[in-house]
Amino acid sequence: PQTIYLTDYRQPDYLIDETHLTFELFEDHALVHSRLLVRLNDGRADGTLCRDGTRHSTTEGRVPSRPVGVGAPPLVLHGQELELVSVAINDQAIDSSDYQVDEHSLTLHPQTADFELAITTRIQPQNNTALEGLYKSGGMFCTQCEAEGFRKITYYLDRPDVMSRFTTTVMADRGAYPILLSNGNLIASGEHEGGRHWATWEDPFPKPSYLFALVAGDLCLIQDSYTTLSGRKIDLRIYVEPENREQCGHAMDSLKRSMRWDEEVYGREYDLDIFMIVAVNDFNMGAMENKGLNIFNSSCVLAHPDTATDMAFQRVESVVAHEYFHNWSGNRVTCRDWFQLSLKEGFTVFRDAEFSADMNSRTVKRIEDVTFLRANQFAEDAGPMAHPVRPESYMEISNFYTLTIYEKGAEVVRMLHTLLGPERFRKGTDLYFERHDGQAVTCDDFVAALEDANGVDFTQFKRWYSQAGTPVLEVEGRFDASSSTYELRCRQSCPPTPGQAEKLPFVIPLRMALLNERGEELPLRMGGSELGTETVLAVTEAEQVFVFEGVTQEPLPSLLRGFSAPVKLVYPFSRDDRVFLAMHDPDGFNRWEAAQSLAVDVLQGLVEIHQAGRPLLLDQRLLEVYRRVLSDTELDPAVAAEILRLPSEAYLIELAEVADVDAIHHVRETVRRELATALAEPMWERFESLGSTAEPWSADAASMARRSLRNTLLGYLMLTESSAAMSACVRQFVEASNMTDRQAALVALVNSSDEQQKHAALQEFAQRWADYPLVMDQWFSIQASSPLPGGLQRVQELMKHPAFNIRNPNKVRSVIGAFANNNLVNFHAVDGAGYRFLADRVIELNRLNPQIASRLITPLTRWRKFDPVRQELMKGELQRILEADDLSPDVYEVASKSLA
Ligand code: HT7
Ligand code: ZN
Repeated sequence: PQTIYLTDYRQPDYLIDETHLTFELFEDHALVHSRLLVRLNDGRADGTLCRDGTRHSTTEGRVPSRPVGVGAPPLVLHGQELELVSVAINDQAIDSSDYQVDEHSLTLHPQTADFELAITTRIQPQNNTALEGLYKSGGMFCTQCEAEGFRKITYYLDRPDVMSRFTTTVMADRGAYPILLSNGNLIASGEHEGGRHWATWEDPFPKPSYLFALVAGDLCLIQDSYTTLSGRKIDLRIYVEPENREQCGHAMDSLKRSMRWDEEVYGREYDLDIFMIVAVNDFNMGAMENKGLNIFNSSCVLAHPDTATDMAFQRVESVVAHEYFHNWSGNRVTCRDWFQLSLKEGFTVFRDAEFSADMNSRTVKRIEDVTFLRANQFAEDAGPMAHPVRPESYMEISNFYTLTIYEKGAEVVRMLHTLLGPERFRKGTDLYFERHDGQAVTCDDFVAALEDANGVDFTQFKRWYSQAGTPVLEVEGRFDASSSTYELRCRQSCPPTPGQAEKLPFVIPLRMALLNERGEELPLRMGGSELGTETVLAVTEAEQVFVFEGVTQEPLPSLLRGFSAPVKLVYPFSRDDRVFLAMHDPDGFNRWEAAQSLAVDVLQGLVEIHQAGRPLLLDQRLLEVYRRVLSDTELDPAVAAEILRLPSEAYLIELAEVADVDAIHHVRETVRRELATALAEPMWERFESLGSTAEPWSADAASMARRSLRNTLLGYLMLTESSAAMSACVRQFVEASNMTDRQAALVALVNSSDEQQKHAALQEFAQRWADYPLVMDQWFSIQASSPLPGGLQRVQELMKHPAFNIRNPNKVRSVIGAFANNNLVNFHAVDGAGYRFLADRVIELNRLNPQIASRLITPLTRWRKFDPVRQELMKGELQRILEADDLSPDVYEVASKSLA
């Protein structure tokens, strides 16, 4: 496959002002008729371009066709896996001597600067297992066009800087496909002979092809409405399969809350009269923000307390918000090219995270996001696929929907928000939306709007977009009693990443406070200015010293509050310092952070002790922090649950120079068991004080927080193997009024040594929920993630279960993905069987669904983290993948770069 470079970007030679599509859908094929109004991109303004969404007629108002000279560029349309049926220009059929077709394109030689191009293609949606373009999911036709799926539907300028007004007619059998949807507003519909019918949709907003969508199926409708702040009534619709009708209330409520939030926080109102969400079972990612017609993985729409956990409820809320927010950050203002992907994704993840923080607990949301980032994005930044937030090259763009683009991209926007403050950030985004409405722009344009609105210079800050890798920020504190000063000495560096050996200093916003011996924040003074009790220092140099004045006793610094920059902070805190901060820091996030870093320090120390063959003795200070948290009834139970969770194995692996996966697992499990045994009494007390699982379910934050803590405690108590814990767990499994509690009990049973209870529970669960694919996904995932011996064999058995289907991405994620990503001790078995299994599945999926296949490779790409034996085994499997026949560009890119 070819490598595409950002530096090669050129404006398109042609533009498409209007796109008229007609789809004839049949069981064994589909015909796609397109009529495109094409114009040479010679810099002339388009007389008909409408950016305000007003209706627009077809040919009136267009300037007359102008002949183009001999030097006119060819029109090269993208197209893949298409059968070309016919081509006509200005109603004149042209034959194959006048155009060239190859595997990836159709090339034409226009004679005039403006013309109408009509193309018919035939495609096979029923055979499309890659789930890109037009495909069938169950009995439904649906599309996924981002990033480059539209070219599998028809020949087109399938690039985000070609924005066109779309009108779409869908024709299909009325009985099988009573619902026919596309982007925008329904403008006409009717019947055809032979039991067929049609509907025409018109989207007044110019959009790139990646935002095109079509759905045809037998779906039921859940309808509501929303009145915007300016008084417009919007028709809200969620379409799902009839059996899921009762599971849409939470998504609808989340949508209405998102619409209100975007008006209040960003001044952004919805623009069409209708907003639709469709849930499909076969989907490569979470959801897709197609204009006016979002298509969702059913796992991100459906939520009912009987079938979905609190975590699933929160995921639905955040994905609905994310896709809705794209209507402005992505659709009204889109990306110039795919190197700018984080322009929309980083910004929108930041927006959805702030929304979730406002709707739920801000501290818990930040803890969850930081935990995820550090265990996963940091690993990506340290691996062979490391790339900047704005990459410089790619082979297959689908591989660049990464944690760096999404999560680190969101951190970059968060830092801009931190440096500017909320009001100035809002001034900047107002200017951004106003200046670029209807345009396809770059990350530089985004930053320029923030700069221009506030008269600031972010030139150095923009290194966050161009330099890959996780910076290390080393800080030291120095108190000088004689001058009453306290110095913070900062040193930053960033490890080399592929193609970037040397890095220049970043702008690192360091939110901090100084605490006295009672944990109170001291007033901060620097250069004679009073800074309040918390400030944000901008670390801009490789080495830099900040001097605080008027400090009369040695303080303890509370650093990087709220994780104000995506860096690895190194400060020589003693364990006692960490205990103090965990108990006294007024900042909730940093209390959690101090407890985490204490636990990391303790676990890392024990790993070394274990490797030296010495007995493991738990540092009692960790125990005391836990004891204090258990008795602190003032603390939000959801935060308490987060503090009581030990750092994950994945995070400990990420932190290690060479990860000893067996030692990490052994030590972490031993510490968990010791904590449970030593704290069994306060754990029981707190567990019982948090109510009963049979209580009626409620969705409010306080109830969710109680469930979270109670289930964390249940997990610990089950480690004591007491009969009281077992009966509480079995009772909870049987009596639970909701899936959160039932699932937590099932997890504890599956990971227990009581074979009989485990099998009974698994069987009962599978029988009861056999008709609920999303619940069965949980059942698969719990078993595939269980670290007990024999993990691979269990996973192989699970793949034989009638509910498993390798063509369904959710099933692949819940069995194969869960095993390779969550079950580290089994996946990394030293005989290499886990690696071999994963490589076999990658090779199998490479032909069926390259996007899913290439994502599955990720755990193998981390081979540099492990011992020489495992390294060789992992590299061997990557090599075997590379030697497989018919390798997709997706899989080739990841496997080859991992071995480079
Ligand atoms: N913008 C959407 C990306 C997406 C996608 C990308 C590649 C292949 C399949 C896909 N499905 C959705 C989702 C989002 O970030 O909102
Ligand atoms: Zn997105």
